[in-house]
Amino acid sequence: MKRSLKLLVITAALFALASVGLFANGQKESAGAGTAASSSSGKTIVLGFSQVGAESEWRTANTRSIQQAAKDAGIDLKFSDAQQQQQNQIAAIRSFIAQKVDVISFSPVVTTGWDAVLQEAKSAGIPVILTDRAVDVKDPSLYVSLIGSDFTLEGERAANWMLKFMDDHGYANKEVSVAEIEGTVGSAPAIDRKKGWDNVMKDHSNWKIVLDQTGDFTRAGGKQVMEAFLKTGKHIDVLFAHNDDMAIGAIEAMKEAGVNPGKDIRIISIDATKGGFQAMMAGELNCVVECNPLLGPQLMQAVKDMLAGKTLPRWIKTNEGIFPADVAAKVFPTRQY
Ligand code: GZL
Ligand code: ZN
Repeated sequence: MKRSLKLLVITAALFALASVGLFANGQKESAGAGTAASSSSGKTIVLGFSQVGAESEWRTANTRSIQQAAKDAGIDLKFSDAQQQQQNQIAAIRSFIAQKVDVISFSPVVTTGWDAVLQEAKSAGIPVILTDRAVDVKDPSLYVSLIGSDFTLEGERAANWMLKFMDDHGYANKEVSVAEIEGTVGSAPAIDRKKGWDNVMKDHSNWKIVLDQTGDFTRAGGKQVMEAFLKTGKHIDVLFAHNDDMAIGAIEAMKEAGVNPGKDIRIISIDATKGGFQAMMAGELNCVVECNPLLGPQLMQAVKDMLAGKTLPRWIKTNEGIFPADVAAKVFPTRQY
């Protein structure tokens, strides 16, 4: 009896010391690094994050934001890059489960095929927070929250802006032929940006999508698709690219074919990256719709709040704007990605 009482007192004392972080690494945290964020058990929070890949300027800004925010928050980040392959993301999630991380977060490359692995995370008692892209799962309890944009709204913003721009340039009630370069097949942004565009254009029968192919969100993809579009000889008035990188690749293809980007073919894309602003300032891109990649701080706050027992909103939406070429030079110096 005495021995177990003694043991109990020592454990309680250890717990008390741990919870005030006295077992942290002792020396003063170097300036800038966040103090170790601890879960209720007092130990440093370990977050497993599976990233889509490094396919675009948006994605590298997103990765930088997550890695920096984890450092600032004192969260131990296990980061894996899936090179845009779903099976790599599934393997990464399984390894996080094996490592018994506190929380799993990921940006799902496509919307389907996650039920089994997320069920394994749930059975292991590890909560999942999605960033950037959504999943389509039968059991909604397989993830706690999604931190990301409303892609349908982004597609609607793109369509509404281009509709007004073309009407103002003499195309009201005239045939407008649209080429669409879509994002990764089956990804939430590609599905929903297309849906948003179509939501607006269904009321304007003079607007027709005459060419439509995926460029997989990369510059190379956008260039190859635009080269193929131009080879068809079809008349194109407007290019709708699902991200800036594919628009920039398409612009290269147009210039190589003697087509004047932003003039012969008007162009709108989504992300609002530095590359997008530079193309607008060069007069080669007419407008960008913002899609904010700087999700790191919101993710780390959500992880801490969730582990502290707070209920998270099901969808933490990012606020975003739209930037036509005529404001690009003024706005560019304020851009963070
Ligand atoms: C959108 C994000 C998309 C970007 C692309 O939130 O998932 O993936 O628009 C990126 O640039 O590749
Ligand atoms: Zn025309």
